[in-house]
Amino acid sequence: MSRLVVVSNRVAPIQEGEATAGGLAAGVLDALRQKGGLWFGWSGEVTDASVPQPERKVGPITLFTVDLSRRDYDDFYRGFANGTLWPVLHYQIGLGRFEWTEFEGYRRVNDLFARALATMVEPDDVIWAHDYHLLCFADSLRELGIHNRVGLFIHTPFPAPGVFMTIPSHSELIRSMCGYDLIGFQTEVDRTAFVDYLLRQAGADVLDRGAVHVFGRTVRTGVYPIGVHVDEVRAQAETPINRRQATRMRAFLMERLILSVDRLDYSKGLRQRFNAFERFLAEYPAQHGLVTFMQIAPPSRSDIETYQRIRLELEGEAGRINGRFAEVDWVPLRYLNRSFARNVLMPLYAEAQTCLVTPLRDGMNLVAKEYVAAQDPDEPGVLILSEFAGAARELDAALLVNPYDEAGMARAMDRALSMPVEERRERHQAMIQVMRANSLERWRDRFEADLRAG
Ligand code: ADQ
Repeated sequence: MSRLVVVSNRVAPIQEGEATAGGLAAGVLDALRQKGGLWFGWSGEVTDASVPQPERKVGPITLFTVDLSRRDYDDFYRGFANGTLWPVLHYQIGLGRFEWTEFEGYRRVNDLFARALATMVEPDDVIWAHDYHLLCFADSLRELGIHNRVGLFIHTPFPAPGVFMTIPSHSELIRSMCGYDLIGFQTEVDRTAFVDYLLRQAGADVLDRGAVHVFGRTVRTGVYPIGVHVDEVRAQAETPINRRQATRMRAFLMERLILSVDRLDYSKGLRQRFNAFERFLAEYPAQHGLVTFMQIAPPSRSDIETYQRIRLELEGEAGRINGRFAEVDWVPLRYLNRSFARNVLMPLYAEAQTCLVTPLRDGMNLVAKEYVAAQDPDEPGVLILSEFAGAARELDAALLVNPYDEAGMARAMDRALSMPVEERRERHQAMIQVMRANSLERWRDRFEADLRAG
């Protein structure tokens, strides 16, 4: 079988035999470990010039990275990718900014990636690119005369055409995206939004089985919901040493734990969630002294202004809510600005009676799936899930909420904490079944097979 080449903005700093984070990194690494292959992307280093680094071997995987210059990092990463694309893809138009120079920087880095990879590509390599940083990458390869099969999986949502069109360079972006042979989405909603754009704005013809003819090429589209390793998560949650640590942590808390785990990002709906918890405390005084809400949210992209603002805002809200409700022997909200190793996090999931996952928009949201996988099937907790997370398409046995409806979320918290065990088991079982069917392996294997099948 021909070699698999994975391209993503960041290449995870992997060592042989080391456990890896969830999602993209785990899915991709499994594939590369089994069959060998090349993983290419940004090194994470900002240096004087954007230059490729010597390749490195880790087992059967070849890692190949480029450093970015300060200017490329600012225009591409902080600028167009995370200052323009990320907010718009998550329907947060008001938080997006746009500069043509940053868009040119984005294009320039996609070209740079293509030129660097071109030196390594063999004629029958199959190239799988990931996410919103690389929308123009296949087009850049095509300009260099590389006609290998190239696919893109978009981990974020893809918004309705009217929202996407608020990006002034939307037509250039879409035209470039059509340099890919296959584009994968998390949900049918995202896929349809993309195809709708092509039909209305680019005069595409729909062919069968998700394919469209546009800009003189055929582009295939498909839905590939990303999953988790269900059994691995449960095993991590049950590991005795970690379990003890989680139980010790629980001893500091009150009887019931509501848990949230996110990157600190405005798309995750943290402020609305804090306010919903405040409303819960105001409306259900019988729960005072019994419930703790723990929000784990390590800062991310902290050199971008919108991220600095949300961080300040949340610190203020957490202090205010605790100031309003705390007792000498009870602190209702614990806000932890750091990340935890998976072997601490998974047992903590298992300890929590309720997990609040309420993003304003999310491509999938793996925390929701990890929480369900970590539960004891005989005594499972309850997942409260935003209807705007991709995961809600599959996990409809969760308590689904609108993250803009604070009263609705407060009611869901009360319902979750008082749900009878039979109902909890039934809901959990339904979700586990879907998650086993749509596992991480299946996500990866289906995308790879479709890409190879051409
Ligand atoms: P993210 O926005 O990063 O990913 P998500 O899917 O929720 O979001 O989390 C990814 C991983 O990070 C999970 O495995 C989770 O355990 C871990 N994680 C999150 N917060 C953590 C913390 N505080 N400490 C330790 N680990 C933490 C993007 C898209 C998502 C999509 C994924 C995968 O935005 O919608 O689900 O890619 O496609």
